[in-house]
Amino acid sequence: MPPANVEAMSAPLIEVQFDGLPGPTHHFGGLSQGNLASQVHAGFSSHPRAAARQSLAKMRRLLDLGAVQAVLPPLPRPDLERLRAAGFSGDDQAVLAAAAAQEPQLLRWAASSAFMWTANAATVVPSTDSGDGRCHIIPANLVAMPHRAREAIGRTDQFRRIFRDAQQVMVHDPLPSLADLGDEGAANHTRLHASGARALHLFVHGRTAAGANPPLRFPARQTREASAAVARLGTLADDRVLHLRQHPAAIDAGAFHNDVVMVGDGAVVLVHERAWLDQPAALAEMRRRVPGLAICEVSDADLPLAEAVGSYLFNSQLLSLPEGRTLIAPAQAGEGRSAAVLRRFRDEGLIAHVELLDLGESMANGGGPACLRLRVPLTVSEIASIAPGVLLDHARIAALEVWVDRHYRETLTAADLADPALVEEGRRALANLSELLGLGSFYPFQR
Ligand code: SUG
Repeated sequence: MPPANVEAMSAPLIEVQFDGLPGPTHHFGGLSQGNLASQVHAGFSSHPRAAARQSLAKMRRLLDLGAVQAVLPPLPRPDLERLRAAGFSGDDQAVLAAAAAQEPQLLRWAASSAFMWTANAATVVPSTDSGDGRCHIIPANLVAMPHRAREAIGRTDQFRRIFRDAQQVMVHDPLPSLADLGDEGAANHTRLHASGARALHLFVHGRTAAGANPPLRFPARQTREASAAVARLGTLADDRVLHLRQHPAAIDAGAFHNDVVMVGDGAVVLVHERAWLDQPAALAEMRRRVPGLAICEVSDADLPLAEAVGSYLFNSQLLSLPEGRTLIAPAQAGEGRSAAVLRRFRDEGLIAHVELLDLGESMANGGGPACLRLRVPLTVSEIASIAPGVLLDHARIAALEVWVDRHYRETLTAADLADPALVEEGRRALANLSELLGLGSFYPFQR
């Protein structure tokens, strides 16, 4: 049975929102250079239960608004395999104790719950746009950040277990793990589409392999070469693809992904004026390729780049819903100059509604509403091929809340990461989850 919200839709593609769930080891490791929130909150106590509850509250709100909502289960953490590969041996307790004493940074990497930001899990090319008529999922290699690079293996495996019909939805291997092929997934990709016209896939990179004019303070995570490879794997014709380069000043101001300064949906784009190099030319080209494209470019005078990064206004979800185009924004965007920009979006008719959500635990690590979801546009037949347990209804969300309350700690400190009980708790939680979602032996430790 398709989820109720699918039945209400008649378009050839239905955009399924695949949200990530923070795991039981959600913590503030200060692991992401160039992500200002992550740096500021390094070492703070975290609240895994509240983090997961906030994510589930967002999923419920989206469901209420008429979206088709799904969940991507957490990856198992701490990643003991990684610690063992780095030479720590003995039982789990010995491995954790030695890593905590000798390489605390490595332990923080291995315990990271950064997989919760599923906008970085993959890039998706829908079957209506690809050259071979299949939907393509290209998992991101995430090589730029050491605490995220191991997500690629786990997610690829999960995607293949969730998208069970490779004839309809093909899950690729991630790009090779090379710095010059650094890929951060959908955070740097937007599909624009005016009705009756060919969809345009916008890929935004931070640097090229040759490396001219790089940002000065912070790393550029996505390369042009990676974006081009993803477009090729997705069998996208050249006329459907546009590559833009992030402004180095945007990266240096804390826009480590393009989705910190831009959001688009259908034929609407909201963007900060300092998002890209040669922005006037980029906007002209987008207008040429997407008939009737509505662009709202927010000036630095109206919202200085630093404030846009601080409020995460552009890291909102923009969705076409039964009640009109809706912006799911973080609560922080409802304050100060961002609030005035939100009013302007509404006054100019770019959006019909704004929803402000409290996502404090995710925001403190640099993840807003848009980071927490992967958009997967699918046909009804493709949706029918998905492992059904990941598609959410109210009953399943309620069951997930009970599950979170049972398995997640309220508070976690950096010292707790060395607690062997956390490993056991995590495995028990995930085993329980795979049962709850009817996913069978979903995790490697169950096989
Ligand atoms: O990769 N934060 C994530 C946030 C990802 C946001 N995603 C998008 N913009 N789409 C990152 O920087 C912080 C982890 C820590 O410091 O503990 C972190 O990984």
